[in-house]
Amino acid sequence: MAESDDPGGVETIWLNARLATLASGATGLGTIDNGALIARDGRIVFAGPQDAIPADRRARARVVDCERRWITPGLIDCHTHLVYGGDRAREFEMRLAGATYEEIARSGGGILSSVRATREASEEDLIRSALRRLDALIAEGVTTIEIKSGYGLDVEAERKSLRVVRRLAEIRPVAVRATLLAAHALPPEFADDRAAYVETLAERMIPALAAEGLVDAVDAFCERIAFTPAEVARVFDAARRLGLPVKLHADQLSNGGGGALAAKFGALSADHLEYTDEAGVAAMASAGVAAVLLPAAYYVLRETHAPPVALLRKYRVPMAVATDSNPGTSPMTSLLLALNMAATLFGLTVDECLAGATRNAARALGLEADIGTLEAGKWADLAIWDIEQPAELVYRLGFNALHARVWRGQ
Ligand code: DI6
Ligand code: FE
Repeated sequence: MAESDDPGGVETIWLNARLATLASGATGLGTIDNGALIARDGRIVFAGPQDAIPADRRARARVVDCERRWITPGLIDCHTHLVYGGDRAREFEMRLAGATYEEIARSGGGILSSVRATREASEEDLIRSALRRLDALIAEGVTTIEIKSGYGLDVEAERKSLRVVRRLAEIRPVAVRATLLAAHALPPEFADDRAAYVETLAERMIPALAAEGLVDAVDAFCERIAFTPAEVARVFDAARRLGLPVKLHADQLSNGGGGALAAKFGALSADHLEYTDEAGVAAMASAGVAAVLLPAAYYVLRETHAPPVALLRKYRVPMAVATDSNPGTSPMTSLLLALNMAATLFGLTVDECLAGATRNAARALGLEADIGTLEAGKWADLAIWDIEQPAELVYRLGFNALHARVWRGQ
């Protein structure tokens, strides 16, 4: 569609479309039936009824007839751990035989087995394996993805992982946010000295990697098998000193006060939230923290305690949905399947699911000014679908209805 000798300023008009704008003020999906969208220089300049576009403007533009297909904002996967070495298929078999995730983690498997494989892998190995997963997400209309480190756990291996994250954004037409998750697990070399690891992280690793421009946000895993609220606070203080936004893996396996901790630090999001209570949700609401729901991890762990969706609604906490793509608890590369799971397992409505992979996912990344809805001024990141109604995107399992994907107008 794009020509390299394209003079700046030429508009592209997608005509004859049904739009789900997800615009903030609109009700439901912000649907426009006979819709059109115009992009110039990668940005949306118009999204609305097509009869508002004068004929001479069409004549000057490059026109794409959507033949009544639906256009949504490009999908945003706002929580993934896409870059890692090896896989954990063997642990999957152990869990099938009755071992629990926590037992495997405590015996040196789990996250630490991926840490060993990631440390051994070269940058090229990591790029090659991550690209296969990234391409699967892109094929479903993902135009922005967040990728966390956290399988390196020393400065060299975290740097290697984050460099891979940055490289992926150069190799593929997709926007990538890099999140440093060095507080994911205690690395083996610090097994007897937790405090020293947290100290290293806060005083050396975060400042060094941030200075290299490799970090867009800092995340931590607050859990009894990971880091305590006090340790997370140390890490978040370091992030805050550098002006980096924070996110938190909160209350996934137990209620550790993660929602309130995320609120205390004004986190962009608190993620998982299976065990968050009303006080935690209320704290998140008053601090403007978004909730990121990760139903595939819940499914894989055969968790039975669902996140407090009714409370999140009651307190109007924006809910995002993401894949959590990772080798252990969510070896999944389909955001559409995550939406189906959010509906079936957590009871989200179709509208909530679609907002969760667009507008609210943008919010969870702090990118709501630039992406997540079809509104003038935002990037022209679009997903064009061969569907009759938006519910089909959530209803099907393992079916990809994407017709075309547009990133930054191309
Ligand atoms: N929670 C998760 O679900 C992933 N990380 C985290 O903090 C799991 C990571 C893994 O098992 O490799
Ligand atoms: Fe995660």
